[in-house]
Formats: sequence, C-alpha cells, structure tokens
Amino acid sequence: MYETKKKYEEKQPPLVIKNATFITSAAKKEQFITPDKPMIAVCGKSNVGKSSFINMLANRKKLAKTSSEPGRTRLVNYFDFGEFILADLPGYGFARVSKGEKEKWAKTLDDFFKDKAKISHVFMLVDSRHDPTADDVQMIEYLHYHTLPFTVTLTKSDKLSRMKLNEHIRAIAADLYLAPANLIATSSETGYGKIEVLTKIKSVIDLANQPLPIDDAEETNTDEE
Ligand SMILES: Nc1nc2c(ncn2[C@@H]2O[C@H](COP(=O)(O)OP(=O)(O)OP(=O)(O)O)[C@@H](O)[C@H]2O)c(=O)[nH]1
Ligand SMILES: [Mg+2]
Repeated sequence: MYETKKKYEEKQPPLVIKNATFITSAAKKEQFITPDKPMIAVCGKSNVGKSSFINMLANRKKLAKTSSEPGRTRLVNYFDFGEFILADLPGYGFARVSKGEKEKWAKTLDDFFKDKAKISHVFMLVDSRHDPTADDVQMIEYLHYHTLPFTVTLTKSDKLSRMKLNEHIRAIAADLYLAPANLIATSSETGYGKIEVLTKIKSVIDLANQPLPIDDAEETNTDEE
C-alpha cells in the first residue's frame, strides 16, 4: 500500500496546495461566509469520507476532523485552500439522530445550496463499495434541479480490488444516470484519484476566474451599493 501511495503522489499535480487552513464553522445561514474566491463544496452521506477527502487534498491528516462515528460534522466547515475555498458540509442520511436534528441539517444544506451564486462546484461523495442510497439519489436530483455543477466522487476505493472497483463505477454511474467516465474514484488512504480531483478543481477555478462578458458584467453591476 505504501508503494501505491508513493506512485500516486509522484505525478506532477495540476494544482499545488501548500497551506490549507481552517477558516470558520457555520451552524446556520447567518453564519455562512461570502468568499472572495471560488468556493467548492463537499457533500455526501455521513461517514462517506468527506473530511478525509478534504485532508487528502490539503496533504494534512487533521485539517478537517474525521471520525469513525457517523454524523460527526454537523456544521458547515470552511477551509482556505489558497486559490479557492472548500466547504465541508454536514453529512445526510444518518439514521441515529432525532427527526428534529435531521430537519435542522436538511435546512442547513438547503440554505447553503440556495445561495448558488457563491458555489463554483460540488463534489458529491458516494461510497465506492455500496449502491447509492435513496438519500444520494435525492441529493443528485436536488443538484440537477438547482443546476449546480457537480462531480460524483467515489470514496474508499482502496477497499476494493481494481476489478470490483470498475464494476462498481459502472453500476453506481448507471444508478445515478451518469456516464462512468464522469465519476472520479478516490481513496484518501492511498491518494488514488487525487490528481483527477485537482485537475477538475483547476478547471473550475480557471472558469470562475474568467472575466464576465461585458453584457453580463453590466447586468450584475446593478446591485444597490
Ligand atoms: N479505507 C479508507 N477509509 C476511509 C477513507 N475515507 C474515509 N475513511 C474512513 O471513514 C470514516 C469516516 O470518514 P470521515 O472523513 O470522517 O467521513 P465524513 O463523511 O466526514 O463523516 P461525517 O462528518 O460524520 O459525515 C473514518 O474512519 C475514515 O478514516 C478512504 O478513502 N479509505
Ligand atoms: Mg466530516
């Protein structure tokens, strides 16, 4: 496994993350931040590996708190990655919480995604070992409905053989009505898929930083100051 890790990290990354830092946590929309650079959100069911995915990108073990106990991240946690902001969202679909708490999480997620002008991209994480849950399918429908750009990213792929992983990629893609080539398989244990994720992030940042065409720029400048 260590050899594998080395192999993935030897490739030249398209984007170098040097010093990612924690910015703040938000429990409700009044605490959400308005970043001055592209913001990328990471969502998925609880325990799927969102915080580990963020740590993999940051090259840090403990930037985002991880836990084997599902439902740990109950807040929106913002991280500064230099050229972009990453938002670690509360996981959904955790059974062992009260109805009231579930509703609170759903509201936080809804408030977060409603402000879609702030969101440049969403990494929607799905466990590579299992079929997508009903909550995953609902999340995808939600992202489609709100026309939020997203990439389905499979986690924990180190737990499958290469053959099984390819099988699962095809099956999960079919369940979510996506082309298998649009999914990125990752492992925060080995760094597998990290280059593909960074390549996607680089293209998202480049697109977000492109100047607006003149007409659009005039339209968006009509805000009262
Ligand atoms: N083998 C393996 N384990 C992983 C991977 N990613 C996450 N894990 C483990 O899965 C558990 C949950 O990971 P987290 O990153 O805390 O998951 P999360 O989605 O942030 O969870 P919540 O914040 O509770 O919703 C931890 O025990 C991690 O070590 C992976 O790529 N491979
Ligand atoms: Mg987490």
